[in-house]
Amino acid sequence: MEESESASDKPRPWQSYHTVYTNAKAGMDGVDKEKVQRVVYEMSKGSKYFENEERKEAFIRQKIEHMRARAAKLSAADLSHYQKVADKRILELESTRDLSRIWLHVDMDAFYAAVETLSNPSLKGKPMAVGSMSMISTANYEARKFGVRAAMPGFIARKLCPDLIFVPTDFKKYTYYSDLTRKVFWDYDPNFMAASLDEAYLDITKVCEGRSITGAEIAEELRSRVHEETGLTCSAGVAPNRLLAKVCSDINKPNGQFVLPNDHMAVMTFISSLPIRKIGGIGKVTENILKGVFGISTCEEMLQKGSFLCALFSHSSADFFLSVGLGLGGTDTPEARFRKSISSERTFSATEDAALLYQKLEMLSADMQKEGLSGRTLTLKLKTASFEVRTRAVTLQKYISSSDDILKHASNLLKAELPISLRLIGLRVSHFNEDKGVVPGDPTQKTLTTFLISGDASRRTGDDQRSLGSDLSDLHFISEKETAISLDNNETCHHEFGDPFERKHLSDIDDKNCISSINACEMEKIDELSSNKTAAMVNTADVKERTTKSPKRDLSRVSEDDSSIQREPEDSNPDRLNKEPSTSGNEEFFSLNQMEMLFWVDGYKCSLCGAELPSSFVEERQEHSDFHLAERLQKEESGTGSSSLIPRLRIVPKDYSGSQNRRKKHKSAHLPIDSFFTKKSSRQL
Ligand code: TTP
Ligand code: MG
Repeated sequence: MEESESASDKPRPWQSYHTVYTNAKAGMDGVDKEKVQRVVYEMSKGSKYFENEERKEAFIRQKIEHMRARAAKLSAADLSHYQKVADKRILELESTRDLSRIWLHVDMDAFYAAVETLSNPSLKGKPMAVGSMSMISTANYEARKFGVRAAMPGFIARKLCPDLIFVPTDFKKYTYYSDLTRKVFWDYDPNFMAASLDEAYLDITKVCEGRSITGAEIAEELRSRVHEETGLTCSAGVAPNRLLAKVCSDINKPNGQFVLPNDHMAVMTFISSLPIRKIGGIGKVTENILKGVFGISTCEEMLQKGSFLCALFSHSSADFFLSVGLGLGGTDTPEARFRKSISSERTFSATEDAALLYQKLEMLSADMQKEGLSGRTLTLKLKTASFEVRTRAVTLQKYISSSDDILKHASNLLKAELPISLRLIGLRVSHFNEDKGVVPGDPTQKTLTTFLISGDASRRTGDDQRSLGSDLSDLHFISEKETAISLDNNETCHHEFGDPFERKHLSDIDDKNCISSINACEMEKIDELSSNKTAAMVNTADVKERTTKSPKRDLSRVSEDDSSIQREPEDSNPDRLNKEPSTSGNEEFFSLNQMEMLFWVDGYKCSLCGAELPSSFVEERQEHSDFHLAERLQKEESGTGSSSLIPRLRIVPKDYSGSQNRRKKHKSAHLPIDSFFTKKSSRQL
């Protein structure tokens, strides 16, 4: 007894070591979290990764102290004032509540792992992970019982579960199955929003009304149809808005569903005990700060601490937090969005009859003319028979408004795609004559991409953009594919979207003082949007890469001018705390320059190691960036060309074709992502 007491008295430093790996995913409820923490701690201690994690933790602590001090300085009068501000804001937000829509969020169960098991049934029932020793993309539910989860380095996973079977990723296979699921989603909401390969949001209001059937029944039916079509299971959440639907789909995973009725009381009860971390966009950092400074653990407590939140955070941040406390989220339909552009699209039975396709274009051009606006950027959106969304844009020297002009340029864009079988064509004219630039604060005008998402796999609204949430959170709506618009043009739209609120707000959380590394969002933003130097490099690389794949690509470009439209000036990461370069001497850890070679090829492949990490996994991407950051530091410390860091276990996706140039370019800087775990002493592998 005494002995066990003294054992438990021993310091357990891993207890405060929280990484993304220790954050439970579905199927990990019964996991011995402390054991996972200890393994991760022990396997990384002494490495640069560890140092970086510690540094981040230190910044969070510092931030918490700083905010606590600010909170302590608030006088009674201040607090009473901010209470009034919060009360007013809560009322205003409450008045926006829309309980008229029924949203369904569907998410495949252990998606990559399930697909692999389908093609190799001998894996059934055995703990397995898809990925490599460097990083695993996902683990099946058997492996999760050991604490193995997505984004975890494989060598840590193997330590947790020695019998773990590793299967390499096969993105093409996942895309194939994803397409099958989307065909089912299409039947319930042709405008469904695909958030990633394995998840989507569907507005099922109409189908429920039309068939006099409940959301729960639709969810059951949809899930069983997905199973019929694919042999895979999925889980669903049904709720009055997207933010809540996403939370709900995770509740009864795997192969389950949860319905939150469109009822004010039900929503408030649901939200009252919901841990804030369940909300898309609230990641580790935001969670720690809200908890550490204000003692906020549940969504409801956001409302109780409204005065502090209003006093210490910007409007948008406070709004986001209060909205979470009210259980509000995006409910709108695509038509309501994007007022700074005109767009029109037609869906039809899939056809590859070019004459018919041109005819659709003609009709759309006429629609555009009716609006009487002239614009310089014309974007063509295509949805192929297999639901792949492509976008092609061109920015012209002069403004156009006549249907003839629109048709002429749109036809050029379409021509380059032929032959093609399409089920949807959309046209958008933007960059209007009266646009003197992006209207600050007008979320509908943020990006050209914004539009493209409308009505399709990704719709975003101002409302949605206000979210922090990563998958609904962080990046919402910045799609991997939206990249498409100017660069890519050849992708399926998986954007996430995110959620209901934009993430600008957390700018005050991070306050320039905090932490961490380059985050994934930042990288992604760079990848797809901006016109900064790094992006320029990325764009060039991407264009080159794609030229080899598709000679047509050059037809779809967005001029420099247009790229200003695309720029997303605000941070797209809710957990921005994780991102700002510090002003306190940590620039070498976190500066963009250091990591400028990391970006996401085609929106999901790490340019440094080829690991595939869809953009909706904001936190995981951030961790991944941290890996590379640490590996770089490790390398610098050991001197270039150190033999201890010779690449091993490098992952290069099979379909990483056309990227030779880039690979060469980064070869010297390239190291396997597990090398950052290299310790000064011997590796524990
Ligand atoms: P998720 O839906 O998060 O996970 P999952 O489908 O494997 O398991 P479940 O939904 O039942 O909890 O992600 C979908 C796929 O995205 C996943 O199968 C693999 C990929 N993915 C990555 O590549 N890296 C990551 O870090 C994560 C979280 C997912
Ligand atoms: Mg899933």
